[in-house]
Amino acid sequence: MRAMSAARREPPAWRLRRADDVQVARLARGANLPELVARLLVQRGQGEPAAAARHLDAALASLHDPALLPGLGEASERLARAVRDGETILVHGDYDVDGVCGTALLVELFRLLGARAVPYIPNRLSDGYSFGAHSVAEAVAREARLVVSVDNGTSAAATIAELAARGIDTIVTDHHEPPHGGALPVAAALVNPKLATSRYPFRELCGSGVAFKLAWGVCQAQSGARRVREDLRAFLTDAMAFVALATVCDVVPLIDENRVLARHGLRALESTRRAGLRALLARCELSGRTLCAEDVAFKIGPRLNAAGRLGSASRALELLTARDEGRAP
Ligand SMILES: [Mn+2]
Repeated sequence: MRAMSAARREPPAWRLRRADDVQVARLARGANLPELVARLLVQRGQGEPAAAARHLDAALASLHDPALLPGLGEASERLARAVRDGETILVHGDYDVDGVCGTALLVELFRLLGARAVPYIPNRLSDGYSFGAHSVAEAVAREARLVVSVDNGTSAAATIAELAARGIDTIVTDHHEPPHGGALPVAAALVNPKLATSRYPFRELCGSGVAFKLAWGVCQAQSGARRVREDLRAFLTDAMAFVALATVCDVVPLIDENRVLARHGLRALESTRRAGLRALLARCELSGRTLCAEDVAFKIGPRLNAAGRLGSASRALELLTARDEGRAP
C-alpha cells in the first residue's frame, strides 16, 4: 500500500514511443487525418494507409475467415454429428470472464441448433485449475459423448486421453500457448490460433474470440454457405456482446480482429435484450450509455469475476444467460 501512495505523489515518467515524422506527415495527408491521430497510429504500428484505414473502420468485413483456424473443419463436422445424433455435449469452460463468456456463447448456439448442451465451469476452490479428474467425472455424470473446451484444454493431454478411454471425444478451443516440449492432446479437433501448424493471420484472440470463430464456422456449415442464414446471423451479432466482455477482461491487445469484436460487441451489449446483462448494466449504472472498454474493464468485468473468485463461476454464467427478469439478480 505504501508503494502505491508513493507512486500517486510522483508524476509518472512517460516514455513516448517514437514515430517517424515523415511517415506521420504522409499518413496525415494521405488519409486526411489530424496529425495527432496519424502519430498515434504510426506509434501503434498502423502507419500504412491500408492498415490505418482498417484499424479506424474496424469493420465486420475485416474479420478473418473462420475456416482458416486449425481444426475448424473437423470440429464443425464432429459437432454436426453430435447435433444429428442427439448426443449430450459438455461445454467445459474456465472460471474467469473469458471462460464463462465463451461457455455461455457455445451452449446457447448448440441449443439453438437443437443439440443437448450442458455448461460446466469448474469450481476454483474445490476443483482447481482447468481440466482434471473433475472434468472426467462431470462428463461421465452428465453422460456426455462430446466435450468442447473453452479457453483451456491445449495442455490437458492426460485428461483428454482419460475422456477418450471412456469413449468421450473432445474438441479443444483455446488461445493458450501449446506446452513447451509437451505433447498436444489427441482430440477430435484442436482449434487454437497459437498452434505451431496454424496459418491463421492473427494470434491474439481471447478464448471467447476462438469460441466465437468456431460458432461462426458451425453456423456457416449449418447454412450450407459462407453467408450465414438470417437467424444464425442474428445470434452471432448478439453473441458478440460476450466476446467484447471477454476480449477486454482477458487483456488481449485491442488490435486487428480484437478491435472489431470489441467495438461491435460493445454496441451489441448496449442494446442487449438479455435480462441478466441488462440487470448487470443497471447495477453498474451503465444502462442506456455508450459503453467503452474501460466500463467493461473496471465496472462490469470485476463483478463477473467475483463469482469465480468466490468459488462458483456458475452464478456468473447463469447471469449472462438469464432471459427472465425475475431470475436475473
Ligand atoms: Mn483466456
